[in-house]
Parts: sequence; C-alpha cells; structure tokens
Amino acid sequence: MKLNLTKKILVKHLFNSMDLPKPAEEIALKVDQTLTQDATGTLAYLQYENIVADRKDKRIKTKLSVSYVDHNTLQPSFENSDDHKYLQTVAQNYGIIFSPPGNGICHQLHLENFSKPGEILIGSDSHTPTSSAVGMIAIGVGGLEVACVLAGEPLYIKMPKVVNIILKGKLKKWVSSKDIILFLLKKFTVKGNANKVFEFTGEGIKTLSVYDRATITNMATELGVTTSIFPSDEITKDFFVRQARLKDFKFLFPDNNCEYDEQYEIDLSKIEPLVATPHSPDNVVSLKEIEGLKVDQVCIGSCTNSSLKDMIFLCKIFSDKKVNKNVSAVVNPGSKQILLVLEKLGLLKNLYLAGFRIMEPTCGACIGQGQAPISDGVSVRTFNRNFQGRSGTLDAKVYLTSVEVAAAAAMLGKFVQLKKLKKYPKFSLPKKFFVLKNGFIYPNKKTIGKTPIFYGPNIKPLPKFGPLNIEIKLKVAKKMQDNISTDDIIPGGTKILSLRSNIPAISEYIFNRKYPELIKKLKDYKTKYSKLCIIAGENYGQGSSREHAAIVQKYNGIEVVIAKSFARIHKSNLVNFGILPLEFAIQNDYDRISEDDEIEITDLINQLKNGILEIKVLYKNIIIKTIADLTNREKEVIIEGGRLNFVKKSCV
Ligand code: MIC
Ligand code: SF4
Repeated sequence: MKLNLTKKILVKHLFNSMDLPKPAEEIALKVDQTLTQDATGTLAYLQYENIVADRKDKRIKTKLSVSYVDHNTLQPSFENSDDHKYLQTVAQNYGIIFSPPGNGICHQLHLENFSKPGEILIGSDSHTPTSSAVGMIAIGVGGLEVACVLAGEPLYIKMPKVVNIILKGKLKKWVSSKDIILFLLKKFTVKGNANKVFEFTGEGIKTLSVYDRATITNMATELGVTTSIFPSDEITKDFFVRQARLKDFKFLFPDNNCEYDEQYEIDLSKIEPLVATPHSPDNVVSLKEIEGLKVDQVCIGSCTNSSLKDMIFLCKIFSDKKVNKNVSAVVNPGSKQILLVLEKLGLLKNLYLAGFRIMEPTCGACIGQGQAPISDGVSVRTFNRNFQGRSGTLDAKVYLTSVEVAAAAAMLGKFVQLKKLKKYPKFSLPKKFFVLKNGFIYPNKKTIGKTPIFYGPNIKPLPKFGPLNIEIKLKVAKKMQDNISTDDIIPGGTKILSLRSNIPAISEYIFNRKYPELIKKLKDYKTKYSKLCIIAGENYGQGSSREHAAIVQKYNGIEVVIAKSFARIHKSNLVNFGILPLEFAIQNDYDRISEDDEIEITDLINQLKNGILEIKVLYKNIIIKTIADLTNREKEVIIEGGRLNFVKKSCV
C-alpha cells in the first residue's frame, strides 16, 4: 500500500500491531524522544516522579529526552532559580539531557541538535512541531503526557487526517516562509483544523531551507493541527552536514501516488508580504493595507524566527543602517551557537552598531519576560502569537510579521512596502556551522539514580483530585465567547510564570487578565455550590500547551466545560485532570444557557459511557443535549479523576 509520509512514520510507531487506523480512531504510539521546557517541565517531572515513586527502575524509557530552560530565565527572586536547580537534578537523576538557561530556545536547539527524520518527538510545548521540518513527527502535548511517555506509556492521539499542501513556484524577493504560514492562517484560520496533519510536498519545497520549513512547522501550531511535516530531502541532508550530524540523517519521502484526505495547491510566487494584526494570528492582512502605521517597538526572535538564517539576514540588512530613534528594537537569537557563529562571521557588531538591544537566547518578550510595549503602543514582532495582553501591556497592539517586514519597520519607524528598501542583501549560510558542543549537560551513568533532587520552597506537592461523582449539580460560573486561549485562562508574564511549580498559588491567577473579578466569584460559588461549570464558544483553550490552564480550573472547582468545540491539546489536558469536556450537540443551544444558571447531570457515569449527555437547566426546564467526544480510555480517565490516578491504578 502506498503511504503518505505521516502514515509511514505513524505505522512504524504503533504500540500494538494493528491495521492501519482510520481517521479519528485512537492510536497508541511508541515515542522516541521527548522535550520539556522549564515553564511546563517542573510539573511534568513532579508527575513523572509521582508515577515512578514505587518502581524499582526509575530510569526514563525513551531513547532521548531533553529538559530545556528557556522560558522563565529571569531570576528576580528565588522561585525560578529553584525551579532550574530542580530540573537539573531531576535530569541527572533520571537520565535526561539538560539545557541550562542561556543555551537557547528549546525548539531551535532541538532542531539543531536532536531532530531526526523518521522519529517521533513529543514536547510539553505547543511549538514542538518545529522539528517536523526535517521529516519527523513532532507533537505538542501537555506535561502529563510527557511524564507518562517517560514512564514507558504510549502516546494516545486520534489518527489524524492528512492534508497535502502542494507548494509550487518560488517566493518573490522580500517574501519569506513566514508569509507562507501567515497565508495558510488567513486561509484555514485558527479553528477547525484539529486532528489534522499538514504534509508539505511539491516543487516549491525545494526552494525552502530547513530554517524556512521550521518557521512554517513551528507556526502551523496556530492552525490547531496535530503537526505539520516536510519530507527529508537533499536540503535536509545539507542541514545535517552543516550541523555535523550526518549520522542522524536519512532520506524520507511520501510514496509516489499515495493518498491524502485533502489536497490544496499554493503558488508561492503569488504570496505577498503579510501581517497578522491584533489580536489573533489569523487576523491576516497584506502589508500594503497597513502601510504608514507608526511603530513603537520591534522584537526579533522567538522559536519562529530566530534561526541562523534570520539572524544573518538581519545583520546584513543593518550593515550600514540604523534603528529609527523612535523605535525600541530588541533581538533574541535562537541559540548561543547562533550568537557565536554571528560573532565568528564578524556580523554581530552590525546589530550593536545599528542600535539593537541584544538579549540572551531565550523566549524573552514572546512569553512576557520583559519588553512589554508602551501603553497603547504598536509592537511589531516576528513571533507566533499576538493574543491581547500576552506582551504584558493590555492595550498594546501586536503585529506578527517576517524578519524582513520587522527589520524595515525598525529602520523607518513605520510599516513600509519592502520594495522601497532598494536591494535585498546578498548572503549565504556558512559551509560548516560552528557547533557548540558544551551547551548541554549530559547525564552521567554515575549520577543516574544517585543524585539528590533539589526541592526549593517554591515547589509544592501536586494536588490530589478524587473520582467523578455520579450525580452532579453545577453552577455556571462564566459564559465565554469563541477562541478563549490558554493565555486567557492562565496568563504568562514574570510574576505568574514563577508560580508554575506551585498550584495553590498560581490558581489565584485564573483568568486574571481577561476576567480579573472572576476569581472572587469562583471562590464564593465554590463555597455555595461546590461544583462549577464554564460555557464556551468554539476552539476553547487554543494556543499554549500549558496544562496549568486545566489544573487551575480543577483547583477552583470547575468540573465540566461545555463548549461549541475545543482545541486539541487543551481538551486532552482537561481530560488528564479529570475535567469533563462536553460539546453542544446543537450549536445554537449555546444561546439557551446563561451565566449563573444551575444545571444538573444525572446518572453521569452511564451517560458518559454512552457519549451523549442530557443536561437539565434547572428553573428553566430545558434539556440540552451534549456530546462527550472521547475515547473509552479517556472516559475511564475522567471517571478515575484524572490520568495520574488512572496510570497509577493500571500499573499496580
Ligand atoms: C507559549 O508560547 O505560549 C509557551 C509559553 O511556549 C507555551 C508553553 C507554556 O505555557 O509554558 C506553549 O506554547 O505551549
Ligand atoms: Fe518560547 Fe515564544 Fe516559542 Fe513559546 S512561542 S516556545 S514562549 S519563543
């Protein structure tokens, strides 16, 4: 049978031998690699420690696992420093590679150092698909999924539909791969693409370097897909040669004449420079439409656009130009290796001389660790998300662009058409990269199993949650609109991020930015009604994979979320923490239920097993039908009160 690339890799990794699964069927996969970052990693490893506590052999069961510190790298007080130490000692004790703060952004580093065609990687960060640029399947998941896989469990996903995106032609000068992904976001939007994989083929891919491809697979996360993938070809080989990793390389293509579930053709030569305008990555317009808009800040970096190629371009275009004096311009390169290469090539000085602030290779402004824009300011960022308030300034307007568009805005202090910039700078990548060998701390056989783990006072034990009740009455604590992001549910920023290992403390910040008054109401309702519910529109929980967004709901008494639809990762995080995600059977029923209503679900467990649940809206005498679109395993997990209870029970 002729297979597309996605199926080829999935079939090789099926945990139990079975026939080729059909779309939407649950599949169990053997995972080769995992990655975590610090903001999700502490919880993931606390959960791992909990799972293996009674085991004799506590070592991880994956081929390769890496723990990165790149998000909460500021150490303004002890919390983040404690978390970093905890992560380092956990890594040493269980056999995990550790990437200390300052080494680089997890996805850039993983692509450079560990990505491998044909393998499966999961990561507790939604942009893990970056590594799929080299023909591997890389998927973003919640931290508990990583903990389970480290402990030898399979990864469960729905068999995705595979969508073939055929690229033809060549991009014009000044148009880059960021514009391709913005084009796709405009076309497919941030919702409606769950459980799909976008597989790129066509002559056009030959014009894209691995870095260009990685910008696309990185930001395809915003489409809500499971992942997206490029084949492993001559261009991929060239990347592995430069990284001195030819041993990890192999060619990998879809079979000729294989089948896809959907197919779209895109002519690269027709794409113009694009911009995602506030406050959603799919709010895309052409650069022409906002020409002349004044810009206050430009941030270049993030896991989307911080590669060596992006940085060389930036240094070249600023070789004899300056940052406009009204613009605050900042760069976060993707890795320390990139900084060193720029220095060796004699290019780094261009950025200093042009007037950029050069920051450590970390997530930085992207996750609100500094560089909040001025009040009501316009910030141009080469990042992947522009949800309102994510930058740290609630009334700021964040525009997402390519490095080309951002560089021009930094130079001229406003959005300008790029052809006005005269010549596109000439540059090529160095033949051989300087590979930074000592950036990582590798586990040493002698320290595995013998390293005392450091638990600072910021690291609090995991809360315990009980099994599902048979009959429940719930108070509707809040009714929300479409596209609520996990940033809305639990924001980033220095203050809240430093509480990621302390669930009681971080739970106080639930919906802090979007609905600052809600916490008071939740506390009040929790004492009066004990069990609460949220009503939401489409794509509830889009964006970040942070499982904290699920835990803080559970911790504040939310037992059920009824939505028009859910984003993939958040839905599985809700299940993992024993919250029941239900979808309206008739979308208009969303209008029949109001904030502060009381609802009742009787015979809950039997109804859940059937998959259709009747919800009685008390005092209105209305019955609303909802669907539990969950596998039998997921239903069992919810009945047990979450994945941790479930896994521990099934391992005894
Ligand atoms: C993000 O870009 O939102 C993050 C911060 O990287 C998150 C992870 C997190 O919340 O820690 C993500 O994308 O999953
Ligand atoms: Fe870090 Fe931003 Fe990438 Fe998230 S999107 S991993 S915060 S750089």
